[in-house]
Amino acid sequence: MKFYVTTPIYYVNDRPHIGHVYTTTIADIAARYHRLCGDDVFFLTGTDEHAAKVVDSARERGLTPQQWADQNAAVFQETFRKLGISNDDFIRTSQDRHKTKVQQYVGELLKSGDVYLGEYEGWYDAGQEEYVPENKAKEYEYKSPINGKPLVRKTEKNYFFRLSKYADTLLQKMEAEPKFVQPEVRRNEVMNRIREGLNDVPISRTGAGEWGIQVPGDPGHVIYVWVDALINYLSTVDTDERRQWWPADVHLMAKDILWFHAVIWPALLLALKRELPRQVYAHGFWIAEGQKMSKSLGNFIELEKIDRYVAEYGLDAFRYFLAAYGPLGANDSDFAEAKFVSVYNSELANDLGNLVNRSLTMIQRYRGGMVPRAAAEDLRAECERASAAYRAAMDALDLSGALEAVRALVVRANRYVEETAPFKLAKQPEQATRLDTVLYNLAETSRWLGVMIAPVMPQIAENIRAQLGLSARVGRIGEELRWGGLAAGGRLGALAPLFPRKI
Ligand code: ME8
Repeated sequence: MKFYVTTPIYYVNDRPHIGHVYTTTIADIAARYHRLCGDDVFFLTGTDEHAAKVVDSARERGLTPQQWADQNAAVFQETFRKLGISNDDFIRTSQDRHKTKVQQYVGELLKSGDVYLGEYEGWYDAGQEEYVPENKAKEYEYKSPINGKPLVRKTEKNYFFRLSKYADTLLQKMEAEPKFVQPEVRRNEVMNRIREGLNDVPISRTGAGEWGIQVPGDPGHVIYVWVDALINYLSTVDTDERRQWWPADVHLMAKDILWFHAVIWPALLLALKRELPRQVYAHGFWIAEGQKMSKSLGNFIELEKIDRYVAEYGLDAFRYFLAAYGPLGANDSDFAEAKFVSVYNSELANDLGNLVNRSLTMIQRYRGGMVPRAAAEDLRAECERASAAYRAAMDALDLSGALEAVRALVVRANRYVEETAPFKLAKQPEQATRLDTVLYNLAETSRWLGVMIAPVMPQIAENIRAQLGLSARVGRIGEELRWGGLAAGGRLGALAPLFPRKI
């Protein structure tokens, strides 16, 4: 099977913060999981560069828009590299490979009549570069809901996309395929808004011709940044070598931009007679220490802070926290340092780390570091139950559910240590076979845990495998999650705590 996952392409004008890092990490975890399943994975992220504010920011700095975009795109790329993101490509909308495709598609739409020249007057949110419908503008008291600046009245001769034509098809699709837009609450919101009626939407702006992609055959018009941006998902893979990836299996983003992904983008694809993505998934927002993150409060969790967490607790612990406690569902999540530290100490250091460490230390001490043979499969059913729950959750992109299944297995295995008391068995020579069995069950369970956490904590997974004396690479998940994969007679590697405890 193929699996194509995308993140939004981020505005190149901004500095990366926890929101960008979150969506990209979630996509990375999905990509790594599907690779473990043996799927052919294509994972795309990138930067959205043709916004008008890029021109302004560049000018303030005495740079060309391209120079400014180059600098900032490099920051995003470097950030994702540092955070171990395994994307297969990084698309920048100022690249020729993208621009030529955008012109090609818009050209097709002009020819089919789905894009036409018309006139538009409306309330414009300059910060967001989007028109706000009359009823919304009134509701927002004619101010931007994002930055509070007044909306401006604007008239333009524009190219329009015949969005109205696709309302029924989209609604039918959403009704027939409940998984197309997720989570459920978001799907309902989108469907209700479509039912209110869809107007055709402007897809070009005039002026500012130097930065942006021209409407084919009309140099006076630049393609609206949102249409340009959405097309990245298709333009990147619309080549002879990559065509097999389309359609995307899941477009990931936060709820702020769901409308564009669940309505405008599928309608554009319908007009282009292309297949629709299998799923559009909009997660919630991170807030910081109980407060909404905003420019005015200056409380974004930015790179410096993320770097500090990573340096202190390890990249994998940070990824674990994002995956286990992030806003993947309908609700927002709070990133609070105290909560992160407490999760680190309890779930990672005390539970998972301690389980693996004490299990393997006992094999070291009582069996000279050699994996003993088991006479019974005490924890097999527990491992199988946990892995079934884990896989069902991962397949549904329910990362916290998957990690809950992992946690339940850790708790169960730690209880098994208390129940079987191997430290007591070790003092009774007649219990040698029983001790072998207990130790094997613990080591084998540690191996299963190492496999299951691999998409979320790839370094820790390798570390567990190295301590078990296994090769770093995890094989296909279906084969790895089979009881007995750890061979008796094997030698453990060097042992060390997985998560040093922090105060
Ligand atoms: O909207 N919590 O780019 P953008 C969680 N260029 N995720 C967050 C977040 C938060 N507080 N803040 C941002 C754009 N994000 C367009 C997209 S796509 C064709 C064009 C994440 O830089 C989340 O994924 O503003 C959100 O959808 C995205 O960053 C917005 O990124």
